Amino acid sequence: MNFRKIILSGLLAVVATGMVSCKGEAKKGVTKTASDAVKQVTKPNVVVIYLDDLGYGDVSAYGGDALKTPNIDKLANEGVKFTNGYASSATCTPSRYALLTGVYPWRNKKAKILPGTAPLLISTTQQTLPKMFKAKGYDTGIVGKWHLGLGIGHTNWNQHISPGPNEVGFDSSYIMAATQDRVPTVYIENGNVVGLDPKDPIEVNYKENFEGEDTAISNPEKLKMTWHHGHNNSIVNGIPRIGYMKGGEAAKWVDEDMADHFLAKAKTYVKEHKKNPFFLYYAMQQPHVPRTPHPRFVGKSGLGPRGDVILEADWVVGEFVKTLEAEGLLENTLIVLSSDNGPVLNDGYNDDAVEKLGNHDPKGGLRGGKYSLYEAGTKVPFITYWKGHIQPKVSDALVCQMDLLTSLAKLVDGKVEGTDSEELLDVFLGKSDDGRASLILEATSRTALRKGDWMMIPPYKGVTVNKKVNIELGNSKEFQLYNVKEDKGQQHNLATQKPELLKELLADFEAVRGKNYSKTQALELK
Ligand code: NG6
Ligand code: CA
Repeated sequence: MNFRKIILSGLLAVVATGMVSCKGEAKKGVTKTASDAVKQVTKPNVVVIYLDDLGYGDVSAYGGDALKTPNIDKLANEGVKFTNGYASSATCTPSRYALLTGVYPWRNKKAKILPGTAPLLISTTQQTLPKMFKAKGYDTGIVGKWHLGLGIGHTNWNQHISPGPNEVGFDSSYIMAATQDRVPTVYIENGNVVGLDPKDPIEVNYKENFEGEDTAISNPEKLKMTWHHGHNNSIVNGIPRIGYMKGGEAAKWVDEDMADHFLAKAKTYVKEHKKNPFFLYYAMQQPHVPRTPHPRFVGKSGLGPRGDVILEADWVVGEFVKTLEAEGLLENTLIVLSSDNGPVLNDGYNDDAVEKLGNHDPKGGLRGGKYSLYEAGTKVPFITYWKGHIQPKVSDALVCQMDLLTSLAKLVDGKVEGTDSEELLDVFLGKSDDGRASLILEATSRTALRKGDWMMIPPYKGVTVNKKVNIELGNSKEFQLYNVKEDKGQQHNLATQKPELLKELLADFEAVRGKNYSKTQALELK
């Protein structure tokens, strides 16, 4: 039996609109009969390309012009470019948790930025995006950044590491455990450290150094990149990291080669699985710190390493799409491209991100950034592209990455139950503007509500600006209410002018979030 031939759920609806024939070529206005719908089509592959800390304004299709991202722009301009597309959170781990499980990250108290030694955050019994695809006969793979914990605690990096991605639905995994700035700085393939020499075992500790090992504090002369805040533990490849690591010399990655390395793995994945339907989660590392462009890209942006790695990432996207095309898969592959949280300039290394910024605005006119409850924390580039199946469109519909689980389940006739993920397939395919009514957004354990054109942020204690990263966090003693359509930069707090609306939004927020979201609950609405 040819595995790829199935009848697509939802095909009737597609055919009824006359937009797509059963072979997939556009045929506007042609009326199809129901019997046409019974014809078989090829089961689509799905690829989620997920960048790390890429801001709304970092993509030129989203209005940035100091930095040109032609390959990502092509997907945006020939697919659906969402202008209200959100990550669930303003940091990595919670956003990835929500993307893969369809569950709001604030429901899991452990869904916070994880150290490299954290145990697996997703339960092996939990439903996940790859499990949903697997149940429908897909092969599922992940290449790139994981950052959702591994093992059950006290991981021995010299043995098979489990549970991990392979135990929550991925048939194959080629990952970095946490982040590029955290140890262990090695690739892990299907639970095994790649290139490990058993005579040089790896040890990892986030609390104390191993005797006699260099650190950024004791051996600053060994650094090729200096730290600004945090990032002063073990030195790997001349770059100071978070956490201490000993051994594993032969297995350590080369930072400047990471983009090419993951790209090669992603391409191989596509080539090896092209005969069966596949779901690939390609989690790229750029432009997260440390920003280490391959020498080919050094100096190319004029904006320093942060700009250079964005150009590198854009090139990678182009190369990856070329591979799909060369393999004849482009018209049978839905590509989703987004970012796990908003932008940050100085995230702990002296890498000229601030100094060389010039006229570039990574926030794209939004307020805040990574770690922030303001828009720039979670509103990110969000693109769906499917050659011949999605018509070019700019969509203002409210969508969240968390919604992919249920929506993609609809696409492949898969099953999903009891999540926070909303079924918005037609929105993702550009056939409807009927997005979410509302969405709860999270930033470092604080939450806010987006509804309609509005954002409501309840009062939170704490500093208003994180001075190290120079980002406004969204904290205020007062309720904040912004019309984010008319006031993109969130400059006009209308909370006192619109008490009725504030009351309504707070009620909506509490209906989902409950009442224990803030330690400043004394400040209740009168
Ligand atoms: C922070 C790190 C930051 C980055 C972030 C995780 C310090 C001072 N800062 O704790 O550099 O690694 O964690 O980023 O250590 S994320 O995109 O993976 O959430
Ligand atoms: Ca991130």
